[in-house]
Amino acid sequence: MSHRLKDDTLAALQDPQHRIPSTWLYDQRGSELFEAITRLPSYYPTRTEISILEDNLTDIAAAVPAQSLVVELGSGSSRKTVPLLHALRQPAGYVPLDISADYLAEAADALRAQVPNLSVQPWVADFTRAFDLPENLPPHQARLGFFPGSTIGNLSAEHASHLLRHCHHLLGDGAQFLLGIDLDKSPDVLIPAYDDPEGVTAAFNRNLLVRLNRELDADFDLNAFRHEARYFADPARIEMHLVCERAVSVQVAGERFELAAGESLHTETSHKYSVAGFTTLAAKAGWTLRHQWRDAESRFAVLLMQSRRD
Ligand code: AVJ
Repeated sequence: MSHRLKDDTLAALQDPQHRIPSTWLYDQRGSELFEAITRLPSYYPTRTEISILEDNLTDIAAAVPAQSLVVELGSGSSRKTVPLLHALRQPAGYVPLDISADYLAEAADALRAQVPNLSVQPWVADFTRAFDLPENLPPHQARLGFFPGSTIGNLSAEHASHLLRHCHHLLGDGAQFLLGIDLDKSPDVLIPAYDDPEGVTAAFNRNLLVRLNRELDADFDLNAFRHEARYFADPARIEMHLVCERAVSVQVAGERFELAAGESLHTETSHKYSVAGFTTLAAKAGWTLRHQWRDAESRFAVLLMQSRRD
């Protein structure tokens, strides 16, 4: 039984907000369901970001120094990373970071097969906390942080700012940071992206209860909870909730909790930014915007930031 999962879940149930950190959504099944989400027609971020990257690879490669070491936060899918590594001028190596050792090993192997002769050094790290880089990095001229997927949007502004500051310190002088952010837009587009007609996002959200039942010996009645995506304008964000449709009594790790009809577990927040707003946040953490690329509808932005000396 994971103590952090147990502590976080009990804390969420005790607190009136019932907020559970979204990292717990991503067990094996959760990661598979997220992968399925990225292929849904209504979930525009992944395909939009991939096409922005593909359309601008030449400009991106020209702006990044030759022999850069690529450090990816979250070791995402090779759909984004492989084209980038192919485009960059003599990348010095690739360091994918991820919290899950299993997922990381798989992702690293897949990448080695697609980009031969590249030094790949997977590194287990939880970037929601302070983390280090491996010690024996291959020789390189500069470092490029890569953080696609708008995953930074899952962090509160305060945590995002800490992470950007920490990356500024880790990546060092002259570093660049290539980062994807989902832009604020009409809830008519945002809500279906997080509440798809196929029900995949609902299954992804509910899978958290399956996990809690299995790993914390809980007895959540899955039928009592409905998936809901809620849009808030200030700060702009989508929240995922699991709403109790009726009063529920649940036992978790030996403790009993009563939830009233209408109460909800808040399982994920996905912040939506403006380029200006994000640039201000990043500037406070030592990063200066050098380039931005967007899709024709300005749904998503890919930013290239340069580290500024303090
Ligand atoms: C991978 C965290 C960026 O917030 O859009 C997708 C996760 N959650 N649908 C996002 C997610 C529900 C996704 N991130």
